This record gives sequence, structure tokens and C-alpha cells, in this order.
Amino acid sequence: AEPVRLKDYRAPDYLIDKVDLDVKLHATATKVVSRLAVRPNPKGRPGASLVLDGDGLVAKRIALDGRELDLQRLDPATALLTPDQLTIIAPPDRPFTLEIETEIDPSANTRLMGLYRSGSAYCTQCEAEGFRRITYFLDRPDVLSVYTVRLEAELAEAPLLLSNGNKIAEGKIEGTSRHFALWSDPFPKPSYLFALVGGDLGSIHDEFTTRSGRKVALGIHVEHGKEAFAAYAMDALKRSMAWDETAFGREYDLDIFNIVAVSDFNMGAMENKGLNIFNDKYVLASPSTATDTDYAHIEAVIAHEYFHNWTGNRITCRDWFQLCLKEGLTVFRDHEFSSDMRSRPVHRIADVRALRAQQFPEDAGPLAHNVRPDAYLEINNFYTATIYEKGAEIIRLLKVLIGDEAFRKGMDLYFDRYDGTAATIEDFISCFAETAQRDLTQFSLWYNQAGTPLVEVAAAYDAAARTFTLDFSQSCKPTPGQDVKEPFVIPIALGLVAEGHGDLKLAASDSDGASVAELSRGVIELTTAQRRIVFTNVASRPVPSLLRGFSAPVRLNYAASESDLLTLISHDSDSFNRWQAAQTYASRLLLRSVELVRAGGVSIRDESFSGALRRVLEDNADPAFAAQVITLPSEADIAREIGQDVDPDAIHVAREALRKAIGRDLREILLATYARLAENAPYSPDAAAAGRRALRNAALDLFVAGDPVEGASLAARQFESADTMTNEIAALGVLAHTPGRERDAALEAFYRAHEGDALVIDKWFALQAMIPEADALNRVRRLMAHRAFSIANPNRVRALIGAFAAGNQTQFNALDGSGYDFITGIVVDLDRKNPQVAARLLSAFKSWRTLEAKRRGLAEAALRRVAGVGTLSPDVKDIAERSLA
Ligand code: B3K
Ligand code: ZN
Repeated sequence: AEPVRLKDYRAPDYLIDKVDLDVKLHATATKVVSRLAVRPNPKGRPGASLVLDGDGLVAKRIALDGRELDLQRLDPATALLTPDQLTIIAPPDRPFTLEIETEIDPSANTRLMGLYRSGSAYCTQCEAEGFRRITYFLDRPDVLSVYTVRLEAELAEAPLLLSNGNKIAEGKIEGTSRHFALWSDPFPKPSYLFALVGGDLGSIHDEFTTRSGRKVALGIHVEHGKEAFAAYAMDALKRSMAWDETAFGREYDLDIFNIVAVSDFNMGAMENKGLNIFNDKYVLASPSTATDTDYAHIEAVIAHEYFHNWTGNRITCRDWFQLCLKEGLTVFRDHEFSSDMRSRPVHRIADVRALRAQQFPEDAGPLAHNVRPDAYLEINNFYTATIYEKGAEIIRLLKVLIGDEAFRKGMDLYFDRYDGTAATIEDFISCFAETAQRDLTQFSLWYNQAGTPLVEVAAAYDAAARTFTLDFSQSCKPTPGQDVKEPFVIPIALGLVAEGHGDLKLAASDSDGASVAELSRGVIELTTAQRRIVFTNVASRPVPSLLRGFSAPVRLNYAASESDLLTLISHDSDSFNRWQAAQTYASRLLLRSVELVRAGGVSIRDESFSGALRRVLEDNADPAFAAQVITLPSEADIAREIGQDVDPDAIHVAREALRKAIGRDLREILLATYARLAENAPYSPDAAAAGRRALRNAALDLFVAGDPVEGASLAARQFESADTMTNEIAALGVLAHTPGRERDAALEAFYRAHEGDALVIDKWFALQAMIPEADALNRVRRLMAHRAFSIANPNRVRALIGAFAAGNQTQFNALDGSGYDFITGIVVDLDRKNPQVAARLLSAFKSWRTLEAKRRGLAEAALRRVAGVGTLSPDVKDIAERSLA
């Protein structure tokens, strides 16, 4: 197949103003009649054939302006029909109607794209190209149509019938056991935002009144019996609706907003207009089944999908190359929302951890791509951390560059000017260029150059001259297809910390390299490969605090002394950098330790680091923040820092040794912290209560490392008495890392207590898949045969197999290649059922080239075996080939 390229974009030759769908739901033979009001696009090619997309369709009837086409003997001069395409060779040169009847089998749809079944319900997923699995259509985001949808089903099977927009009629069909509902969505939308749901579900209802007085009926629909578990999602939805009005001036625009939770879903959720469909993982929660992290995710995903109503739906994307226009922006908006709902600094730390864990390795490996790609073979493979998370970072960076006011005005202008259209990144950026009165050409490189820039900084203090000099340089390694990079515009928020005195007032002059505006904001802009700034009037050698708040998505390399890092951990006014200093310190120790371990020696201890952590614990700082500070970089974080010739076993040994040393050094304060933070109030999912639980469990985790015996008994007690999932799973996690009969008993007890709740059993699967022991793969294989497991369900696959591949560094990368063979074997099998989930799983190999030689060879061989399979889906083939290129 040939890649689709951005530079080949052409406006569609035809437009479809109106779509009337009539869907008669049936488990194996659903009938879809689609009536399209088509007209030639004045911007298209006159007289072009009309080419509609299909994907495995069976057409039963086609009529053009009421005239039936003879499908048995199609005249190739009139029309061409295959399961994947319908071509009308010479359509009328004026508006006309096209009526198409297709028959589809939702029960046989294992790809979970188009119309499929989840449990006994019918649901759809159309983004990116699923609508063409329902009917022939111009299935591209720049064709916007007004939809009317009539749904019909057996009343007993599907009493609930939902589609986009407002419900305008419903009723029983006389003389039958069937009923119908008629939905109308007044807002023109692309086909990827179409949705329908039919089923027998339990519902909760609420209401929201918008700022201008529109009453919106809210509904969340879940499996019967789970209604109470949807209360938090409803609360999050109402808060999202209110927040978007104040933070972005955006109101909801229909009379109804529905959310449906299904248990079979490829992704997190989908923002279909007025009818969001969710993976039930991001809807259902109760204190005894969901962790604090689950609650935070639910809040974020509910907000994210709701925010798409403006950024994605009212203004959509011209083509899929512009995906970050809606995704990066909407992630930025949901990050802002969560920051306002919770602790902004703690949230920032969590977001940056996630960015580094997911996006940085992508950007450093064979799957690196631009935030706006310029070619794709399979668009489903581009719903990546780069599009989403880096896409959000760039918008945050833009806000830092132009300031809050110009940013907000630019957003307002964007909403005003592009409402109702399918826009591009250029359209978006032009709004900010206008409100900030600034040329943003260089800024747009962030969309068009892949790779994570490296910023290197050298510092020198001159006591006699009372100057402090910072020399910045930036570079960016080649990425696939991009050998040479232009310099980015990189805002570096910074401060100079004088021990005991806080931040110095920044002084320099233009001739010293910094402008007044930069100094007063504390943000220096790098626009060239090098820049020198000489700060003046500096009485003693300061400690630079660089890239505060992670002001740009870059890697920073500054050889801070250990004592500087300790100063920052205790004294930096920027809490992100207090956390960062602790991470940097830990990763330096760990990097040195890994070297020693590989050379056959012992790993390093460092009491000053333990001392710094002790001070953070003694400080009574925000518990959520303290929890982040005492949580060491993960094994994957360390592997990424090392960057080449990676030995996951040595990393594991070094990290465990450091945890043990800290656990011993801090024994007393860890115990005291654990005791002090015991639950004493009824459960609340709010950030403060969650932060206390996070710190208490982080303290337990380190304590156990230092004293496995006493720690295990603390964990066992916590496990038995826990009345929240957060505390229960944290304790089980500790126990699961200690081999023996108690572990098996605890795992067994957990299973019995939660049997039947698939989302909780997913935690049980994941936790076992991540046990860093040689038996882990056998355990995973055994669990695949467990009756609670199903390869057809994406959540189960991610929980058991995904967790092994992404969360068990030593065993996935086992030296005998068994982890690689296992995962690639699953990928090839699963590909026949669900290519999207299979392709996602294969991307666990994205850092294979950074491994030491033996593992690298094994990983490459495994990838080659996948690439050699003749029957691969485009999804898996694309990932396999790009990984090897
Ligand atoms: N827009 C959807 C993602 C659809 C994925 C299609 N393969 C969810 C979201 O980002 O909100
Ligand atoms: Zn999204």
C-alpha cells in the first residue's frame, strides 16, 4: 500500500449536506439504509467520479435520485462496487440523492470498529475510519453533514436507543414487538463523530443549566446494577461543563448529553457528538473497587471527551494529519481542568512523568513522528503519546511564549473564526500570531520536526566581576526521515537560588544576552543553537533552577553538583524543580550503580540523598507532593536515561538496592509517616485525601524494601483491613513482590473478594504480570487460561499481556528471548481478531535498539518474524516495518 501524504491533500469533489440513516438493529443482520443529499463541491474537480469509502460492506440496494442500480449486472460505465468502495462514474452536475442499503453483522465484528456488540448491547466506534464499515460514505473529516437517525430494535433487546443530537420522536411499532427512536443532530459533523447505541442498560440522570440558561438533560448508561458506580463520572461531567464556561467561555449546545459505558472498547473513550461512548474503566468507580488514580483518570477522561465538543466537534480537523489540532489541544484542556480541580504542581509532576515514560521513548526510537505527521500507512497507529501528550505540551509552551492574555484571546479568536469548519494547524497558529502580534513560524517547527531537543547548559561564576554566566546550547538527534533539525524556540523558565535567600532578582542587560521582558518573567527564550546570558550583580555563587515547571518538552543536561541538587530539593521556590532535583539526584546514583553492578560490584549508598528525602518527609509538605518526591525513577525511566547498551537486570538490581538503602536509612520516619496518615475519615476521592493515601503507600513501599519481614506484616494487616481499593491494591502489590505462601494466599483472597468485577480483576492480572521474577511469564500464560481472561476483550489484554510487555522490564526483556517470543506470538494471533490492539501491543518494542547486544539481537529477530508473516493487518505490518527500518 502507498502511504497517504499531507502534501497530496485535495478538497473533496463532492459534499454530503444531509444524511438520513435508518438502522434496524439485528444481532447478525443489521439493515442500514442511508439516504445522502450529495452535491458537487465548488472547490472540487468538476465532473469527477464520486468515490465512496467502504470496508467489508455488502450492498443490498443502491438508488440514484430514486433510480435503482441493478447490482447483479452493474454497468461499469455507471458504477463500480466492491466491499471497500462504491464509485458512481459520472454523477449529475447538480445536487442529487443517493440511497444505499447495506447489511452488516455486528456479532462478527471483533475489530470493535464500526457497529459491534459489547455484551448484549449494540454500539459503534467510527473514529478514525469506522463509519465505512456501516455504510458507503465520504468517510473523511472535511465532509460535514447534518444527520437524522432512525433506530429500530426489539423492545426487549434494546429498550434504550441513542444517537447523536436531540431525540425528536419515539414509539412502539404497532403490531410488533419492536420500537423506534428518531434522533436529529442539528450540528454538521464528520462521519467519525456519528454514534448509535442500542441495549438494555441501567441509567442515571441529572441536569445541567448552562450559563445562558439552557437546560441540558444528562444521562449516563451502564450495565444494570452498576448505576451507583457512575455517580462520580456524573459529578465530573457537571464540573467539566461548568469549568469550560469559565476557563474557555464554552457552553454546551444541545439539550441532551449522554454517556454510555461499554466493556469492550479499543481506546479510553470517544467524543461522538452528544453521545460519548466510554470504556467502562473510565466511568465506573466506587471506593472499594477503584483506586484514587482511577478516580483521577475518570475525571480527566470525562472532561477530555466533553471538551472535545468544542475542540474536535464544533471545530474539527480538515484531515487526519491535523489530529493533534483536536487531541493535543483537548489534552491540554483536560490537564488544565485537572490542575484546577486538584493540586497544580502535583498534577504537573504526574503529567511530566507520563510524558517522559510514554512520549520520550517514542520520540527517541524508530516510531518517532511529527506532532503533525506528513505521511501515514494506517491512521490508527497515530493515536500516540506524541500526538496527544507532546501535542498538549506544545500548546502549553505556546502559552508560556505569548502569555496568558494573548493565549486566551487567541483561543477566543479560534473558536469565533473556525466554528463549524474543518481546520488545520496553520489556522490555529494564525489566531495566536494575530493576538500576540508575533511571528510564530519558528514555533510551528514543534509540529513539523520530530525528536526531543536536548538543551545543554554550562554555568560559570565570577566572584570578582559578580557575574554568573549560563551558556545554553540546543540540539536534536535525527529521527526517521529527518536527518537535520532546525533550532526550536524553547522557553526556559528559570531562577537563581541563593542558599538561604530564595530567588535572586534577575539582572542582566541586553548586551549581556537577556531582555528586560525575559528577566521580569523569568523566562529565557532559546531560538538559536547557542545562547549566552551573563547575569550581573550576583553577590555569591547561586544555584540555577532551570526549566522550571518543565516549561518546554526537552531533555535538560546540566551538570549540577550534588550539593546544588540538595539545595534545590530543599529550597527551590518552584516545586516541580524540587521534585526534579530529587529525581536527578536519584538517577545519577542509579546510573553509577548500574555501571558498578554490571562490573560485578555492589551498588552505591548515599546518605545525603536519604537525608534530603527525610527532610521532605519531616517538612510536612503537601503529602501528594512528598509522595512524588520519595518515589524513585522507574526502571524504564532509568533505561531511558542510560539510552544505549541497556541491561534491564542490572537496572533492577541497582534500583532495588537503592530502595533498600533508603528504606533502612529512613526506617523511623517512614513508619511514623505511615502511622500519622492512617485513615481517620470517611472515604473521599478528593486530591487531599488521595494525596495522604499516596504518601502513606509510598512510605510503606520504601519501608518494605528496607525491612521485608516487618514490612510484609504491615502490608498483610493493611490488606486485610483495607476498605478502599487504593489501600488494598497497594498492600497486595507489596505482598505480590514477596515470594511464598502468603503471596499466593493474598492473591487468592483478592480474587475471591472481587470475582465477577472484571475491572478489579484486571488489577489482579496486571499486578501479577509485573512481578519481576523468572516465573512471571509462566504465570501470565497460566492466567491466560483463567476463566476471567478473554483475548477478545481489550481491557483484559492490556491488563495481563500489556502490563507484562510494558511494566515488567526484566521479564519482557528476559535474556533467553522468551518475553519477546511470547509477545510477538500474541500479536500475530490477536491481529486476526483486533489489529488495533495487536499493533498497540507490538509498540512495546519501540526502544529495542537501546538494549545491550544480546537482547537487541533477540528483539530484532522476533520483530523480523512478525514482519515476515504474510497475512498481517496494515496496522501490525506498519508498526513491525517501521520498528525495523
Ligand atoms: N478521539 C478518540 C480516539 C479514537 C481512536 C480511534 N482509533 C478518543 C479521544 O481522544 O478522545
Ligand atoms: Zn481526544
